[in-house]
Order: sequence, then C-alpha cells, then structure tokens
Amino acid sequence: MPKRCAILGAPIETGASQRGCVMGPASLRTAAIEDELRALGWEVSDLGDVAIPPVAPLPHPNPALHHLAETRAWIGALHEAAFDASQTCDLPVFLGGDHSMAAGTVPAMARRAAAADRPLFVLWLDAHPDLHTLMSTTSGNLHGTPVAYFTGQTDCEAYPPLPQAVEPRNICMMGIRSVDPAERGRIRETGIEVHDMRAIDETGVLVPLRAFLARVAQAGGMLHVSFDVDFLDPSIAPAVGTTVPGGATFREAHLIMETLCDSGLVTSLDLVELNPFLDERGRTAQLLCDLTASLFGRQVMDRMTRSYL
Ligand code: 6HN
Ligand code: MN
Ligand code: MN
Ligand code: MN
Repeated sequence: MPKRCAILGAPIETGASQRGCVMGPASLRTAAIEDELRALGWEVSDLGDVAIPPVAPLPHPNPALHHLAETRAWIGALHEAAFDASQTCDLPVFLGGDHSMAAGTVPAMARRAAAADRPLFVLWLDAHPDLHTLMSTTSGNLHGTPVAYFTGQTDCEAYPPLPQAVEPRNICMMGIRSVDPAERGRIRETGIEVHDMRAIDETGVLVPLRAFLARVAQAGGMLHVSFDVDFLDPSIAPAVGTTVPGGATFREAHLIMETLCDSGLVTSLDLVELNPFLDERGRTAQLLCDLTASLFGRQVMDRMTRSYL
C-alpha cells in the first residue's frame, strides 16, 4: 500500500522581519513538490492553504513585538489545520511561511502523539534556536519564539493555550550559529541538545543524528522535522531573510534527509522561511524540493541495506 502524504500551505509572514514568505507555499508548488513525492510512490493530497480572518490589534507589555494579533491567529488556525491534516495521512508536510508557524504545527503534532500515547521528538534544523519568549525578544520578530512556546516557557501567554508541551530533552537542534544572550541562558536551563556548526565541523552530521534517532526509536517516539532555509549555507540557499554565513552544505543537508528516510521515523515535516522574493531563479525552492525528495526516498543508487545505526 502506498504511504500517504498531505501537503498544507501556511502562507504566514507576520513573524519575519522581511515580507515575502507569504509566497513560500506557491514557490514550492511551482517547484513541483507534489509530483516529486508522487514519483517516489507516495499518495499525495494537497489540502491547499490555511487562511485567517482580519484581526484587531492585541496590546502587549513588550513594545517591540510586531504583528502579535495576526501571528496569534495564524498559530491557532495552523494548529487546527495541521492536526486535521495529520489525521488523514502518514506524513504531513507543512509549506511555510515563516518559522512562527511551528508554534502551530509542533503543538498540533504533540497533541497527535499524545493521543497515540507516544512522545513527540523534534529535530530543529536552523541557524537559530528560536527560543525567545514574548518578553525576551528585542527584535520583536515572532519567528524567533516558537520553541519557547512549544516547550511551555512562561511569557508566551499571549499565544493560544498549549494543550501539550514538548519535552526539552526530546529536542535536537543542528546547524545553530546565531544565538542571542537570552536564548543562550534558556538553552542552558532547559537542557535542549544543541549541535552548533563547530560541533558539525568536528564530528560531521551523522554522529549526533544517529544518536538522536536511536533515542527516538528506543522511546517509540514520533518525529517532527522543522527545516529552516537558513540552516543551509547562504551560498546555496539565498532565499531567506535571516542568512548567516557558515551553514550546512548541499551534501550535509542531503545526508541528513537520506538518513532520516532510512530511519523510517519521521512523521511530519515543516519547510519554513523560504522567501521567494529573495530567490535566484527558483534555486532555493528547487533545493528544498530535492531535499524533501531525499527524505521521501529518492536515492542515487539502490542500497541493499538501509540501516541507519
Ligand atoms: N528564525 N534571534 C533573532 C531574532 O530576531 O530573534 C533571529 C530569529 C530568526 C528566526 O530563524 O526563524
Ligand atoms: Mn517587522
Ligand atoms: Mn527558524
Ligand atoms: Mn533561522
């Protein structure tokens, strides 16, 4: 029986500093993500884009915050739509949209995992830990806040009530290379596993990835992958508003996706922060599409054994 995948568009850009992520889902569809996955033997249904109604401004004690009311509405709408999408298939793919959308998708997947009496694990591929609370952010850009919210930190109360928090010990971050002071403290307090680019230089991506996947398998967990375009080096992925030099290479990123495929553990995926207004002839959208194909089973040569341990 073919495995079933659902695609859900999340054209949110209110969490980012620059406009353009609203076009992310359309760009990924133009890069033919649906056809790619179907060619790999998946049954794919495109559920279209989530939308929000107009909202009134929400006052907040942190005057730096941008677009709180709209972002809050997006989080609520995405949570429901992502939860529903997850009921219809084996592996929903959420097309962003800026990273504040993970404040909707990740709690939805945590709720789904709890209903199945399984823990949710999160692999966070990003230059940034996105661990600000609504009080600690100084940029006020809410795409810097989803991890604080979905791990249940205080000072996120202006977001919708969280039905199910993700355990910090079930989170693994890779590619990190830009951390604000408040986030540094919170990484220490929560004990979230962070592999910065120096660690990846030293060990490669497979050592930490395999150790994490072994933990997920051991716990019988579900695994959500949140892929921020700025995880990649800007020289191969220019279409993002928050580029940081020294990111993952083409092969490091593919090897992660291929290894995730072999593990058979991934149960949901975010593709976030694609800003087509900043792209060069669609190359970043195409790369994201190819990386997703690697996660869904594309390989150069057939392998006799697909062991990941
Ligand atoms: N992202 N830490 C910076 C801020 O403005 O809070 C950057 C956030 C980037 C957000 O990667 O999705
Ligand atoms: Mn802004
Ligand atoms: Mn991010
Ligand atoms: Mn980022």
